[in-house]
Amino acid sequence: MASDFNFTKAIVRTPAPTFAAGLTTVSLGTPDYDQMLDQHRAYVQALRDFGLNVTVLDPLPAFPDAHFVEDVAVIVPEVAVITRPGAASRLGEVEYIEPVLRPYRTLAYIQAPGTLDGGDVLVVADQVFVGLSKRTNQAGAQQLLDILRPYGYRGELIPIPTGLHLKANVNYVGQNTLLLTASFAEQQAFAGFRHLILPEEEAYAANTLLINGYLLTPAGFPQTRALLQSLNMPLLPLAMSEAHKMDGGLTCLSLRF
Ligand code: CIR
Repeated sequence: MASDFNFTKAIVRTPAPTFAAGLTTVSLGTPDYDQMLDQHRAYVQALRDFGLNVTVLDPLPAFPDAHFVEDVAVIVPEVAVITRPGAASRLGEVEYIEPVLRPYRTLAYIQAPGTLDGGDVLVVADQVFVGLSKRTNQAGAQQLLDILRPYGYRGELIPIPTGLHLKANVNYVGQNTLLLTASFAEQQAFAGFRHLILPEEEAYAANTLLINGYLLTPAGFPQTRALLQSLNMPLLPLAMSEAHKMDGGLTCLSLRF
């Protein structure tokens, strides 16, 4: 048991030409497909440089958000949980991830009326933090914790008043440390961790990704970079402008295991 942010594999999906028709809550302009593909390729290369064997799945034009693969599964060493995404337009994505994960893990499923997006799930060792958001409801969160409990995981439910998902606000960056926005720093559930608190104007950079001792962080957030440098870990800033326009970040572009 335990999720320690050391991985050997990742699954990503190439964005479809329809990707700008996906869901978004931000007003950052229309994303550019060629630039999105360039940024996605750089992301895949970074995962490979960090030692991961990366499977790149084909685009799914009928599902413009499907390259945000993190939302359709939660993977721990013992089991992969196929989620039930909270947005109706994303529900159909799960049938395309199930056969991809079947060779690697026993599968379990979130069932109606539960909804759960993987972006709402942060697993640090044996602790599972689940955001209750517009996408993840109480039933979905409880089902996930019920599936994981027999393997020794313990859970905490965290209300998400801002941002799309839990991991839009808080991520684990190693050394018992969370990178998070000020309002989440007050959560009792996170009291056992050291906190790196982001300034409000850099909240997007909370979506920083720890893999095999490296940190991937969105480019263009100098205060976040300075905070992370205090950890003395190798840090790679990546351009994320086009995914950001569609409410996506570094964690949501892959499933790591
Ligand atoms: C959505 O609204 O579902 C997508 N446009 C963005 C999903 C981002 N996922 C994530 O942060 N885990």
